[in-house]
Amino acid sequence: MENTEKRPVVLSCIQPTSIPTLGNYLGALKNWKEMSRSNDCLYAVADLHALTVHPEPSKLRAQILEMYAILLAVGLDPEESIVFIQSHVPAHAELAWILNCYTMFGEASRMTQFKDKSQKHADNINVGLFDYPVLMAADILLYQANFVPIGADQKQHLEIARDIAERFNNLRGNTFTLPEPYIGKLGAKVMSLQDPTQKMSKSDPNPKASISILDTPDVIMKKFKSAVTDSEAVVRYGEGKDGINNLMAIYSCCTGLDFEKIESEFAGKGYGDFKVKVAEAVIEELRPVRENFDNLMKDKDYLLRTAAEGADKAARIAYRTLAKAKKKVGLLSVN
Ligand code: ATP
Ligand code: LTN
Repeated sequence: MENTEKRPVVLSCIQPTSIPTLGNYLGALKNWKEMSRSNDCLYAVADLHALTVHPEPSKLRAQILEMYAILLAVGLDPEESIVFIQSHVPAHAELAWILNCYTMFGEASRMTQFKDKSQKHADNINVGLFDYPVLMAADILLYQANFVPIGADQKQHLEIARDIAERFNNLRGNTFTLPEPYIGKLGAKVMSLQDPTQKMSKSDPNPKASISILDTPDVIMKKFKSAVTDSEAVVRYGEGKDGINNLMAIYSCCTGLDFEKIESEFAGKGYGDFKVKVAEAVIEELRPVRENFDNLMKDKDYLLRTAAEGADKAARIAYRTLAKAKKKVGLLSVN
C-alpha cells in the first residue's frame, strides 16, 4: 500500500568557512544524518552567508565544493535527502529581500551573533552581517521546514525566523510553516579543548583548541592528550569541571554511554587513561568521514553533478513558496 502520510520537513545549512570541527559534527551534522532516516530532509552549503566575511574568491570556491563533499562524507545520501548549494537556488536571495521588509531593525539589532561578530571584525561590519538572520529565515521558510537541527548557538536565529514568519502570516495570511529548532541534548555545545568555557569554534586561532573532522588519528590523540582539565583527578560530571564535563559529553556522543556508565568505567582511573579513551572513540567516529571525503574529492564531476541535481529538486519546492509569498505581498505575476 502506498504510504501517503506526510513526513516532517527538516532543513539545515552549514557555512563553507572552513573544515567543520568536532563541535559542528556532534552539534549538527551527526543529527542531520540521524534525522534523514525518518523525515523529508534538505541540507545545504550556505555559501551566500559566507560572503559576509569577505573570503578570498578562489579559496571560497574550493571550500564550497569541499563542504559539499563533507555533507556526503558524513553519510547524507543524495538519493534520500536533498543536498544542495544555497546560491544555486536564487529563490533564497529573492525571498530574503521580501522578508527584509517584514523584519524590524530593532529585532535584528538584538542578535548576539551580530554583536559578537561586529566586535571581532570591527573593520568590516557590513549590512550582510546584519541581514544574515533574514537570509537564514528565507532558507528555512522557503521549504516550509518543521524542524531545524542546529547547535545551541543558533537558537536565537531560529527564534527570529519564527517571529518573521509569524508577522508575515498575520499580516498577509497563512504562508509559512513556523519552524522549531532541534537541538541535540549532548553535542549542543562542544567546548574548546584549551578553554572549556568557550565553544569549540573553527575560527579559533589556537589549533589545539579544536578537532577538525578531517584530523588524522595521531593529531586527534595529541590534541586530546593536551586538553585542559582540572586538578581533582576524578572522572565525574560536576560544577567547576568544565574540561572533564566536555570530554564526558564528547565520549557519550561517540559511544552512546550515559554519564553514570562513564563514571563507573573510569572509577579509580586517572585523566590520562580517560583522555586516551575519548581520543580513540573520536578517531573511530571520524575515520569513515575522512575516508569517504578523500574518495569523494577524487571525483569532482560527480560532486558537481550531484549538487546540480540537488539544486533542481530544491528549486522545485522553493519556487512554489516564493510564488505564494510574492502573490501575498502584491507583486504582479506574468503567468
Ligand atoms: P565559527 O566558529 O567560524 O563562527 P561555527 O563553528 O559556529 O563557525 P557554523 O557554520 O556557524 O560554524 O555552524 C554550523 C553548525 O554547527 C551550526 O548548527 C552550529 O550551531 C553548530 N555548531 C557550531 N559550533 C558548535 C559547537 N561548539 N558545539 C555544537 N554545535 C556547534
Ligand atoms: N547560520 C547558520 C548556518 C545557516 C543555517 C541556515 C542553519 C544558514 N542558513 C538555515 C540552519 C538553517 C550557522 O552559522 N550555523
